Amino acid sequence: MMSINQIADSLRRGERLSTTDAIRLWREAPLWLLGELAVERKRQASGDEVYYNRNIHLEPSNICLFNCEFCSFRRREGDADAWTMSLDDVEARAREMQGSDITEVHIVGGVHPKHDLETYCAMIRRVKGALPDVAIKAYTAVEILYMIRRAGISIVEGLRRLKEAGMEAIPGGGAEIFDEALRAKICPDKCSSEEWLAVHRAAHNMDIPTNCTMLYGHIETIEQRVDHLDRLRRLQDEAPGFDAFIPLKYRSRNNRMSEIGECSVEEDMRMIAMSRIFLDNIPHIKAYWVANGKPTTEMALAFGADDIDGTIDDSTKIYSMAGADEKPSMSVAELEDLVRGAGFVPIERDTHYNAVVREKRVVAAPKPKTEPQPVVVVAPEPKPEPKPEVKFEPKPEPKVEQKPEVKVEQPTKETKEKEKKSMAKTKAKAKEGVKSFYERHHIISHIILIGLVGIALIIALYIGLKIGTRHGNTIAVPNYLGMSVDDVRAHAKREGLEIVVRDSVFDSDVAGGVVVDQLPKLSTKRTVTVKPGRKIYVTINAYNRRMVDVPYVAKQTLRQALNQLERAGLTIEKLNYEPNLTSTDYVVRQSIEGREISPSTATKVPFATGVTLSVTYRRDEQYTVVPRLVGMRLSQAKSTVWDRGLNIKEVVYDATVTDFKQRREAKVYKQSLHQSAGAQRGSEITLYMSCDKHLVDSLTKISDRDARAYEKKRREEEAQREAELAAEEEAAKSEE
Ligand code: V47
Repeated sequence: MMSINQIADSLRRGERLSTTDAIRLWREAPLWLLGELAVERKRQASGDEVYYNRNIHLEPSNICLFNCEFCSFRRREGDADAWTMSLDDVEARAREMQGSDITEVHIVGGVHPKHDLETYCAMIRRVKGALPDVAIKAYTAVEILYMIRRAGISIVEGLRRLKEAGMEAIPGGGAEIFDEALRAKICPDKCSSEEWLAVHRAAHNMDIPTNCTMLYGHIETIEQRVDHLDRLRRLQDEAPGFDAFIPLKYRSRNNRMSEIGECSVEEDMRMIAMSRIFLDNIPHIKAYWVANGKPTTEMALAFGADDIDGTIDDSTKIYSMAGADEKPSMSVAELEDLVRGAGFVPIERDTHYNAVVREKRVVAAPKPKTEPQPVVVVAPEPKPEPKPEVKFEPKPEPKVEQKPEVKVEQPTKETKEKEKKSMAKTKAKAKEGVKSFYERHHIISHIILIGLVGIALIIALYIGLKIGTRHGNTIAVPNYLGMSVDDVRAHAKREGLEIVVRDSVFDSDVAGGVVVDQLPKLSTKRTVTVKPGRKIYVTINAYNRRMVDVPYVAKQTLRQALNQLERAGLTIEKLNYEPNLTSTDYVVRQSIEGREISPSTATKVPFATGVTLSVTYRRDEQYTVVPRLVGMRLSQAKSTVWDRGLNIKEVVYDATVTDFKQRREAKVYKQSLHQSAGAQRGSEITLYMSCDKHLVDSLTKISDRDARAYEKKRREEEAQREAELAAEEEAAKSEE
């Protein structure tokens, strides 16, 4: 097995990263090393350039037949906030953009039950009719498969018709995560991974460029991420056509997976860097600013991204509905500033990554006695930018020796010729000399060579250490976790550091304004240092929780009520069971802090408030089976407990869980009620959480084994009961 250093060296030699090494690198490599390796590869692919475009999205409808767990955008037909644009609406929206400088319209929406291939083609034609010079990047593979299936034609024929209508490229959505088991959990209705890949393969073979994405930061493992990237890399080898890969960070607001929360910025950076390192055959890695937010996008450029997407003009709702910026829009100046802020050169691109050169209209100074004429001036080439500094571990600029100025006489043609010849002669002689010396003194040459390599290594080590520690010009990154953001700001000012507050998160156990995460992170093994003036990104615990509406969830089953509350961003305070003659797990009442909620009560409460539900049970169904919780994250464990009609008594964290982020990553290693045992509905269970992977894995294995043994025993008992029944029936028959 290769060490991290060996893997890094092999990457520096330009070798391809295997999936096994990718998993190790992802888990174990320090963040700075991933950044360095990724930026090295980014520079090989696109030098100092970072791309953006002028674009809008068009989302014709949010009504979707599919019901993905992570989606905050989808509505059902008849929902108050559902929308569908008619073809005229689509055209009107395109007309609004006439005269603007956009070069691309990105069309994506829900899989609408009433839209067929013809409707989708007509939408493209309408947009193209209004904006003939604009490229249309339209429909995810999921939408395309739906319309093609509905039309009963082949993928190739479907793509041909879309292309004929004016589709120039296909966006990367719908890929989510390729691992089949996980896909079945988070988006069971969507097309399979193979089908998604088949659409893109067919498009590439028809010269339709496409993008690809991955939804990360939810419940997927590193192995599943690498598997996803590997499937993309293999398709690109087989049928090239992906222009860009876009890792899409899971945003957690207003969907059924909200409890999971969002991953840290460090994870975002690891994701970007690993994408760049692993996907050596996909030219562009896009940090989609709408999904990531601006600070994270800027940082992503120091981890190998070379595209940030475009101006958007407040035209997409997928991310604002899931918790990102409300009205996403950026001017060209803002996009360019963001890129320059990270030390790169902004380039406006079109859909196919050609640089867009624009002509600027400038009014010339009036000439005497002639009419002032507007002159067309070609915008100057972007000025050569100062060499970008790679954040965290910038490479030192090679120093150019300042030589004393020497006056030289201009050589004549003959002297130049002579010089050339004598140079060539000297070179040949030197070569000959080295060769004959080598032949005569074989062993000595080897010793000299080894000596030289040794010296080179020592110099490299010295330079490496110097860069690593930045002697003489560094500040040790302070530990800001647990401090109030005001204290952090004051401290940073004294130290000459800059504090950037990233999105706040909410944890009811932590006071508002307290720092719960920071980047760069501290290491237990070494002092992390940065240059004066460096930005330290901190995540704080929110002061005020967002207020959410309380839905009326009584008069339905417990499962339906739980789903609805989860969607609304609320949790369960307590399930109170009461006997009933006819039904079990039916919600009869709901209350918050002792106040009963009726269908007409319009109540707003802080996000994550607990609701108490009164639930029925039939006396013959007073027992439920305790679920298996070991190995689960807290959010999943809680949902499972409530779904089984049990209550959470307490959540106990062990010593490996010291901060907010670890709390989200911790998994159940023990549960106070034994799995598979019977328990009275409404009973309480305590969950014990840990971040110790070894502990959790080994206890998960044991609980797996127990679950299998229990299942086997249950089946045997059932078989025995059936056999007994059959024997009784047999006996009764023979008595007759
Ligand atoms: O496939 C939906 C994702 C995608 C959430 O090709 C979510 O240039 C995070 O693919 N949290 C659609 N992600 C958007 C997309 C895209 C966006 C920008 C550029 C391009 C391109 C493609 O959005 C979906 C899904 O993976 N998504 N909900 C969420 N809650």
